[in-house]
Amino acid sequence: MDRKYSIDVKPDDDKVKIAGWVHEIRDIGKLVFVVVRDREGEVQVTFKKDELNEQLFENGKSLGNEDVVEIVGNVEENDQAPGGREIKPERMDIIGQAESPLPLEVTGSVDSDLSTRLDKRFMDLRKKHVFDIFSFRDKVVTGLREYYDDEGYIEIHTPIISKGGAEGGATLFPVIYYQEEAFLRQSPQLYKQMLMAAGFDRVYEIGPSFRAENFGTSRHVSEFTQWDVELSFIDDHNDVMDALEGGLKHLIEYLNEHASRELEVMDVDLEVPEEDFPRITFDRAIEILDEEFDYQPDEEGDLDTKGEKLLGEYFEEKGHEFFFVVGYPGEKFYYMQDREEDEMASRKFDLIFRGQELSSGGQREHRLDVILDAMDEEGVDKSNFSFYLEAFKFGMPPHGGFGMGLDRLVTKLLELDNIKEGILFPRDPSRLTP
Ligand code: AMO
Repeated sequence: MDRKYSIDVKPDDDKVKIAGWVHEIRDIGKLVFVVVRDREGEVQVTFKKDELNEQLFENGKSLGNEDVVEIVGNVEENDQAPGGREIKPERMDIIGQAESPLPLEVTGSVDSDLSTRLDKRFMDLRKKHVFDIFSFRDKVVTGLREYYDDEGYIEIHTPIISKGGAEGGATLFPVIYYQEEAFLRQSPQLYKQMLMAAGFDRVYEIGPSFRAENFGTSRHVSEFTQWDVELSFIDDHNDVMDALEGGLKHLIEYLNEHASRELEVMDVDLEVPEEDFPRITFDRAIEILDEEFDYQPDEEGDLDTKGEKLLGEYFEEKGHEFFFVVGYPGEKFYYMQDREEDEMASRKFDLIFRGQELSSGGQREHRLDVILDAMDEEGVDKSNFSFYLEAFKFGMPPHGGFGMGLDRLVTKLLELDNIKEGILFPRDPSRLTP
């Protein structure tokens, strides 16, 4: 007999087999009500002394919270039971007994702080509302995949272990690679670009990236998942922003259709953006901060966390949750910059969503001589990048791309307080286990 999920057990079913965790027990002497939980929901199993053989009744009575059981029984209608039905057991196997006391309360009656929850994550993830974050995250990935697959992008998998980093030296995690030092990637960007030289035209990759920064914020982790896209034969950075904007608009439509249950449980409304995402220059962003909020970011060339938040408020009031800021000054060697016709410092953009940076990208520099000059200016050791630079020598089309933080996207869509809530087993400077 095939196992059924609890959600599929209907009042008019005959005999069923279910399996799951003992979620709740109510023992009133000759009657024991046991709620069994599986991934999809719950079903009540009723042990009645008069109806069962002695052993089965005693087994029902001996159950403890979070034991794993497999039960075969007959379904009966019962208006008082959740879902209007209950199972009268015929056979039960106790497959895995749970020790007591439990390391974490699963029924949701006791609140634990995030650190304790993450320490006992396998228990924490048994909570339905916590699991729902990850079923939602699964749908985010499916929704994005659907869009980029339809638009002719090819999914790629590039190396995690690399010789140099795309985002600068200070935040690299070193690894010992046989006899030499290597690093965990900070971004798949250099490889995405090399695939533009290889003629792949449009690619996306979903995978982990690593940053060894010593941060203790609610939006940074040491290992995060990036949604990366690169495309060729673009006119300029606007084509790259179009690719990102199209993906996000599709995603929100997709989630409204396919994740309505999760959204409802979490009491979240996702509005499909009707209008185009505003695109403003970096200079204009600084102007708005100054004029509207009398705020001047400390660091030149950066909007900083507070600046992004204030701009988020400014645009939210105008009905926009997403907006682009384009033309950051002092950018890395791989972005196209200082084009006289642009009146902007670079073709690099950030996408801000609900007041937080969600993605960075832009048009890349595809002319080798310009890249080499920019590397000299930045003081980059070219020998670490020779494999990358070679790809520009033998026919490189104009191209661009972006990296979007998937964890941040999930956090912001579900209005979670901390990015770590949306990551199964997060890594930060003080957390390497579980
Ligand atoms: P950037 O460094 O801005 O750009 O990263 C892109 C996006 O990844 C997310 N992100 C992070 N999320 C959680 N914790 C972190 N420590 C963290 N760091 C980054 C953010 C960010 O917007 N190579 C470029 C992309 C490109 O141009 O293709 C890059 O990595 O959401």
